[in-house]
Amino acid sequence: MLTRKLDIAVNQTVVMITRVLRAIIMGPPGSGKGTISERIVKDFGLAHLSSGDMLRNNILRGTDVGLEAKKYIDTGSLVPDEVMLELIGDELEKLKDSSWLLDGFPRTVPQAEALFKLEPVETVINMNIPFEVIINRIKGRRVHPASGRVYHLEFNPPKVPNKDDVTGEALILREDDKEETVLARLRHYQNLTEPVLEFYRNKGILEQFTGKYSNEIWPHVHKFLAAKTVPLQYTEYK
Ligand code: G5P
Ligand code: MG
Repeated sequence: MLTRKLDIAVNQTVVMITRVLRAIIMGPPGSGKGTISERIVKDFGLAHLSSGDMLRNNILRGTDVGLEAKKYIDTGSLVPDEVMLELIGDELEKLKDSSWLLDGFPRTVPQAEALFKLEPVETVINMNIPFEVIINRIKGRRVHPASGRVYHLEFNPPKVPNKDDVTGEALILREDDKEETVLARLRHYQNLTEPVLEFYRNKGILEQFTGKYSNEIWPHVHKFLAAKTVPLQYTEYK
């Protein structure tokens, strides 16, 4: 009898560990999607697909997609849906049968509808951060363009000023982090991306996390995901 119970317990654990998890992280520009994604990847081992990082990588490499996208990104507008769908569709194809976390996609209702037809999404994490907090954060952001690693002059400074911790390469200020461009990005977020939250709320898979600080939100995100799949570890941030 005891052996049978143990068998069931072991089998259930195996199911939890091997379960594929498909999640999305949403939130306004500068809300901490990239910051929380890095932590999720570290503690849960999901593949991270950031649409913004992919676009910036294409710009760096001078591809056709990059040249087209730059026109929109530099003014704080959204890149057309067809371009985004092709880019993300190709990446998701490579991740068939893997767990993943999408960051920055979908950002319009047509993108969300297209993704819904392509892949089942289990949960959507929404970072609900006040707009006034965001503007201050973005001013202090520095990024390592090749990897997408994100720093902040005060909140998360690099070990050596202005150098990436891993490669030692120079950090940059993102082209679209100028104040007027950030305001345009927030406007587009309200008009085009907030309706996507409604789309997922109606499907019953939207989970909201409210707060001013990533370190305050992080334990709740971890606990929420740990109820869906077994974490590799829990990393605390103070
Ligand atoms: P992106 O790259 O997706 P956004 O605008 O959605 O850009 P962004 O700016 O990358 O989002 P984030 O990832 O939400 O912000 O935030 P983050 O980088 O983690 O944190 C911001 C800063 O705050 C960092 O410096 C971080 O260290 C700091 N920070 C975090 N937490 C705290 C805290 O608690 N306290 C403090 N003090 N600081 C903190 O998209 C860029 C462009 O690409 C195009 C669009 O043109 C878009 O504008 N694009 C798309 N277009 C169409 N459709 C799509 N799906 C598209 N995806 C991208
Ligand atoms: Mg980001």
